[in-house]
Amino acid sequence: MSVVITVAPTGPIASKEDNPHLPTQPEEIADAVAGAHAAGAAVAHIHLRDAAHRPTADPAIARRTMDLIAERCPILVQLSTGVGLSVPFEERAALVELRPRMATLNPCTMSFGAGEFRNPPAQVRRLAARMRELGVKPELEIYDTGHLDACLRLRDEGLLDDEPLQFSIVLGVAGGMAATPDNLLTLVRRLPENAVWQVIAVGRRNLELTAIALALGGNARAGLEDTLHLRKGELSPGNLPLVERTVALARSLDLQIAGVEETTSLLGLGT
Ligand code: KMH
Ligand code: ZN
Repeated sequence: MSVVITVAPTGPIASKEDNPHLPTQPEEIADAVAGAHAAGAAVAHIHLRDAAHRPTADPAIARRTMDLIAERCPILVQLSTGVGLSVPFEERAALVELRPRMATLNPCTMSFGAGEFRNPPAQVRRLAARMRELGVKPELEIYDTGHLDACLRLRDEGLLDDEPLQFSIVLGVAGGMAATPDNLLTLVRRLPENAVWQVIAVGRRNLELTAIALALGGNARAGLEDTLHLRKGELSPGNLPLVERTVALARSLDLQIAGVEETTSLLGLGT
């Protein structure tokens, strides 16, 4: 069986003060993505930062980052439309106009740490419809059980093509479900048949929950967006060690690592 590895090199929250190896500028992000691709990642989940390292949905920065990545390697780019808590929804949504192969779709408003992650129903519906029109595959971000129901409603309304539906089960965000094996199992059992999925395990339990998800038949995501550490007290010196660790974990479970071409077909991305 093959598993898709996604690298999430940057995210919206951490800073270079938290981990000096966090890539924030287009060249840094493209270099990190190319290294991850060489190690086995087939998908790059991309957040953008401006010159002051703040989360941004600036289309020029997104375009430049996508171009630099494409120059370096053929990895499949998934833009985050989560972007960052401070960025208005309509700016976030406009990123799909750049037609990345994939983009995230966050279905519900929620508390997110000390902040608020705004995803109002009408705007989520407009974004889902636009992604469908443009052929940008949504990755559905599930931070709580009701978010899955919200996504299934979008599908039932004809706003998602389910060939197959692709989910991230996001555990460990303060405001969403805690990072526990029980919560992971509850969500996995409720996914529709033929769904493809991965766990995004934020923080301390990243490795453990990634291992459980791989054993359950899920895909895997690795990178500094989800954990800054290799183990307690040890910062990861970049994204590469986290990706390499995930690849080794998958191989130790006798899983093959899907390349870009196989991932295109596993995720139903068309040609
Ligand atoms: N940062 C994760 C908690 C997105 O970017 O749209 C979830 C995530 C979703 O990666
Ligand atoms: Zn993200």
